[in-house]
Amino acid sequence: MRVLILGGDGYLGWPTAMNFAAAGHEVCVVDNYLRRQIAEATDSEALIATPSLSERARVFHAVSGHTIKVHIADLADPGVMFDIVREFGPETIIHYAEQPSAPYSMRGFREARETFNNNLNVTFNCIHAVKDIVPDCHIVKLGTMGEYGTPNIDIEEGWLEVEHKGRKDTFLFPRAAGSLYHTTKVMDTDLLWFYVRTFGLRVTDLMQGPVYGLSTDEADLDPRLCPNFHYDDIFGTLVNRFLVQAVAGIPLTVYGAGGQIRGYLNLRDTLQCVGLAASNPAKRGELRIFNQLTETFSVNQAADRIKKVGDEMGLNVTIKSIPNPRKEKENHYYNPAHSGLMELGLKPHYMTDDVITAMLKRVMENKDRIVAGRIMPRVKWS
Ligand code: USQ
Repeated sequence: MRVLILGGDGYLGWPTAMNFAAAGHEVCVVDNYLRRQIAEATDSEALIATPSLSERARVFHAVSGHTIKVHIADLADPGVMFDIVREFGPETIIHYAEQPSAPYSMRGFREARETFNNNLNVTFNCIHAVKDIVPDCHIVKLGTMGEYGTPNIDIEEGWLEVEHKGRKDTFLFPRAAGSLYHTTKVMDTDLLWFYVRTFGLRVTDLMQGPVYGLSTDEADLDPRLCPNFHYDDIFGTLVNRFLVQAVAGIPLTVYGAGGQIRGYLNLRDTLQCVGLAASNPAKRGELRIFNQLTETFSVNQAADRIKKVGDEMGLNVTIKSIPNPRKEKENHYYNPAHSGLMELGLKPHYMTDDVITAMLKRVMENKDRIVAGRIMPRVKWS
């Protein structure tokens, strides 16, 4: 397949690009370095410095023989999107090109507007480029489990059949996002659904939970191929932050009561899920939605699991509840369906003690690079 990856410099985009190239696909990546710029501006650099995208593609070619074509360009500009889609002629587009940080999107007007403009414009341009140039192309869009929020009913995979006054119909599952970033993903889904039902596009929307980890088959070939592993309050996700805090001897930062439950997955499983979606495309005129997670646990459970393993390794991990900078339920029901990707063949890598041990060891090798000032939350929702 000719696979175009939008947002190919990111934590997920880069390992995805290598994974598709290693599987023999023709891969082209595009990125405008927005995350790198925000990381620099907010002092939120990743634990392990990553070379430029072109340099990473060069290193990957040297160690594996596989080629990844690189464009550094802004896909929010319709001319850029249309030119690249016309030139490359993708059969699959994997769309990661969004500002992915909830805290950054809540920092102020400028950051909210930047998130809103980037995320919606890239999705809109992608839709129109596909509709006009490659209408048979399958769009695999990264959504988020955060679109649903934490409702007091089971979360279905994208759709809900509703019976109302004796009549039935099926609707997108109700959404109630907890940040402006998550809300842009709700809007993406609505845009995609409009264009799918009106113009017959083929789309898979992957509602992904927080991802953890830094090891993939290809990333492990050379340290310069490592994904951007963030532990700061802006881009770091829960488990990755806790691993670094455990190694740095900083109490694990449980926000509020710590009963917040989410559906997590290993970085390796993101690659599997995206690969399965791409090789089993949605039909023309179908918006297919999968909930992309492998296990659910609360913030407190994540802290306890990392503390247990860290203590066995002699780290003497402590846990501390701090005031929650976000507006979210701290004790709630959470039961998302997630059978669709398993039915396609997903083989989960769960967060076992061995997986935690391996991740802690990798962080310990880079302990000297940890900047303690990047850990405490700097952005409050209100
Ligand atoms: N949390 C803590 N302590 C911390 C960091 C986070 O208690 O030090 C809590 C948060 O308050 C939240 C939960 O852990 O309740 C998850 O937070 P997170 O920062 O790991 O995840 P989130 O901000 O929701 O966003 C991340 C990615 C985003 C993706 C999303 C999936 O950054 O791009 O869409 O995970 S989900 O959370 O399912 O919406």
